[in-house]
Amino acid sequence: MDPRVEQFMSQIIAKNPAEEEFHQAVQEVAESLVPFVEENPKYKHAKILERIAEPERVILFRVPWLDDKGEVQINKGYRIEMNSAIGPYKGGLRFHPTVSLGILKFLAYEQVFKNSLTTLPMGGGKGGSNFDPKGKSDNEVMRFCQSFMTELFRHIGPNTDIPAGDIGVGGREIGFLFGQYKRLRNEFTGVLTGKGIEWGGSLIRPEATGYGTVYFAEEMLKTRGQSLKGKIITISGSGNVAQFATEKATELGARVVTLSDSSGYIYDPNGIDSDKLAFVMELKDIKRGRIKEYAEKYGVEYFEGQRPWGVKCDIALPCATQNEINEENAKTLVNNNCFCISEGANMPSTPEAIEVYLENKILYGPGKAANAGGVAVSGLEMTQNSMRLLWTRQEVDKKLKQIMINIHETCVKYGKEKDGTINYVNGANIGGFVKVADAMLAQGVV
Ligand code: NDP
Ligand code: 2IT
Repeated sequence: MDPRVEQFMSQIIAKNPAEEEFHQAVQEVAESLVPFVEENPKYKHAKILERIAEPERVILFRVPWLDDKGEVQINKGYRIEMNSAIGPYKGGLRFHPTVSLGILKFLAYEQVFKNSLTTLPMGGGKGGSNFDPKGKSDNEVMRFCQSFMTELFRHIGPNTDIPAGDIGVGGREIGFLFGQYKRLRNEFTGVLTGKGIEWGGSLIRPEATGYGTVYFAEEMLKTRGQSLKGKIITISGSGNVAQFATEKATELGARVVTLSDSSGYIYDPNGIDSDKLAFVMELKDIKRGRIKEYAEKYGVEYFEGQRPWGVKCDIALPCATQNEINEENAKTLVNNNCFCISEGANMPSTPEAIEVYLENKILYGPGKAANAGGVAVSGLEMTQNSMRLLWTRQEVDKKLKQIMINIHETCVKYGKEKDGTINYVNGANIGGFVKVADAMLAQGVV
């Protein structure tokens, strides 16, 4: 490791003990930025890198609620307000038993760079709870969301902090959260994104992350004169991002052969067409069942407790969770001639896996660039809310596509190597940093 990065990281680790995912996210950025900051001393003197790694505010609160048996349950609630240099805090809420301060800080940190890359005026934030929606009734989820918002509402607002969905938080949860916010404030405002279309949502927001990840893959492929047509794709996850990545990739002529959940993956060599995808959406979003049921329904193989990275593919789209591709998985992908990875999930590849991609010069789009389409359309939802207008599907999709093309161009601008290949890690990190850093310089030591 570069000794300057090592020194920087030793301070980060000392100040933020036991937050491994946060250290991982900061280190990845530091490897791109420490050399860049050395060449641009104005950022170094103002300690922008150090300041950007310290949240502006962390809110931690109790979320008590009553389950269906009348028993009291207590969860932890969090909101990390990471950086507001270029706009109000913006980022999702995650409800998952693994949620901790370190996980949310890594997500909030990534969000700062990602939101900057979208070109829209959004700062970075993230929040959530260790609440596990699995196996809970709709009423339990509602009571939990109401209790969560009963504290969160005083910290957020359409010009302050605008949460949205993430793992375990979809349309149902956003509805319950919005209802409670409106009741407490007596105000109908765009305080959350991912809202239903009848009550202030934007068309294409549910699709945006998955579509955007595929648009980003398309842009990377173009740099090698390739397209998605006829490509075999493996996807992990079967939630929001995985579903719409499958839809768009299939529409553009690729064949998606895997989906997964935390229990295992299915392998469908014939491809997951629109009828099969409709089954997955109903299974996951309404029945809240397991992906195994796909294998039973369509008579394909199911691999309990495994991830799909051993399946031969041209392109992989990790769309489940952090650190789901390790070094060994990455080597298997490369040995199987996978040459493009576009990350729908946040930080799905370990640092060792990223090394393997970079050494082998495969097309690698890191999450903060490749999955920025979701928050970008959240930004467009905020714009429509402010104007009290609703844009058409075509209009929003066109804007989303253009934003993904622009993000790709930014990565090329800042990530082009001497041999002509593009290091999208450096491109996304430096490209996301510059705007935030310049805004911080202009605003003084705050
Ligand atoms: P969902 O809750 O809709 O789906 C998550 C999927 O990932 C499920 O299939 C889930 O399986 C699986 N999963 C979750 N945790 C694990 C785990 N620890 N191990 C294996 N599988 C797991 O979430 P999203 O689709 O919204 O989010 C997926 C990823 O995309 C996350 O990394 C998120 O941060 C990122 N992302 C999401 C955006 C959005 O707009 N929603 C925007 C940008 C990034 P199971 O049902 O078994 O839990
Ligand atoms: O990680 C992410 O970018 C999200 N979960 C979406 C955030 C948002 O505000 O739409």
